Amino acid sequence: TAAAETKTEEAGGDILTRIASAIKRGQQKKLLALIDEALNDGVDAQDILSGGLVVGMNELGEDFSANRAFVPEMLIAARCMAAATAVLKPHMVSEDGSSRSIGSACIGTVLGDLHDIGKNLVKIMFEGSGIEVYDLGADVPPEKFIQTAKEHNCDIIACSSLLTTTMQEMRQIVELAKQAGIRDTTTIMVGGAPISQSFCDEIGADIYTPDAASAARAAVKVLTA
Ligand code: B1M
Repeated sequence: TAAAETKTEEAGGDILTRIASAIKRGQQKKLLALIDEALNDGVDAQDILSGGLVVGMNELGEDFSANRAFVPEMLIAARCMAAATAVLKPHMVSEDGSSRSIGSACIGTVLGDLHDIGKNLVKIMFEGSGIEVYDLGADVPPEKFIQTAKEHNCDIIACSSLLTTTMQEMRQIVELAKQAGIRDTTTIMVGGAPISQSFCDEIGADIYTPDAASAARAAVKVLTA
């Protein structure tokens, strides 16, 4: 594919490097076999995610920026990511079997934005932490977040954005929460590649976290405070 020549390229490297290379190249069968191998070797699922899958995705993003990869390659990699996440999910969540919920959250990717991989990871980590999740999917209008939060009395509204052109939708979510009278009782969490602590502060959201694991930790802290 056009996404060829880059750092992860040759498969002689360690297992995480090979995983990064396989997802970047869209080699699903090989990817799943490597993940299996890594898990059997005792590699932590979180390390497979952050040190392999996310690294490969980021490199693909760089290739896309440099016109070495195109939308079809990103779509294929996204499909690989979904398959890989399904395998990793049971290894990422706590296995104590408790179904007791510590609170609830609605989650979605903001309006105009179709990137849902990061959002899905946050969902997995939330659920694994005992949080009941209403998943609104991607391309979610601000009103839908508010309506769902009101309807289900959600403690948390969690929004993801991957595009600099869509991140401003989060400002609207904060605004609508105020208008709906739920701002003081709802924690608004934001995240995604272009989001930062300063953007979170600027729009008046409550919590920014850089990744899914820290999002779940922060949510648990809020819900058990
Ligand atoms: Co797109 N895309 N994409 N893309 N894509 C990016 C985001 C981009 C950075 C690539 C690049 O140019 N380098 C770029 C955005 C540039 C910008 O805004 N400045 C881009 C572009 C331009 C586009 C299109 C406009 C391309 C086009 O059509 N010309 C288009 C837009 C479509 C739309 O949304 N309207 C588009 C389309 C797509 C696909 C559909 C093909 C596909 C997405 C498929 C899918 O999600 N189902 C895709 C992909 C795969 C990517 C890259 C390569 C990978 C994204 C990803 O899944 N990363 C991406 C490049 C990159 O990110 N480096 C790129 C892995 C994932 C685990 O990371 O989602 O960041 P991420 O989640 C992280 C953290 O951000 C965080 O936790 C996760 C880690 O644990 N996190 C949260 C996420 N949400 C959180 C919420 C929280 C807390 C943490 O609290 C609530």
